[in-house]
Amino acid sequence: MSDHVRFPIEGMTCTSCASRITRAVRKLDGVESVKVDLGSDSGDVAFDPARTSFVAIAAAVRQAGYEAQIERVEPLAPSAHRSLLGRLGRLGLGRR
Ligand code: 9UX
Repeated sequence: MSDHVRFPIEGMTCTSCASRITRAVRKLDGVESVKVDLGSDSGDVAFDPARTSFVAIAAAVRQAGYEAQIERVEPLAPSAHRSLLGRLGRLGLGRR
């Protein structure tokens, strides 16, 4: 089962910024799909939680030179909500 999250990203000013973030996150083992949207300043990532984590994804965004607002992550996959919310909750992330 994949996890699917959306989170705000700070610091993008042109479409190349979005492409750079997309490439950086897509490189991570276990990442299944990445959509970075300049218009809404957000990233949308599906990943296998057995192979990577939201924290690793946020670190890749930061490494690329932008800031993922991990405290504002939202789960997108309804079927994964319960387990994902549990994991994010244990990290102290997500909506409370
Ligand atoms: Mo566009 Mo983004 O010229 O860091 S790539 S501003």
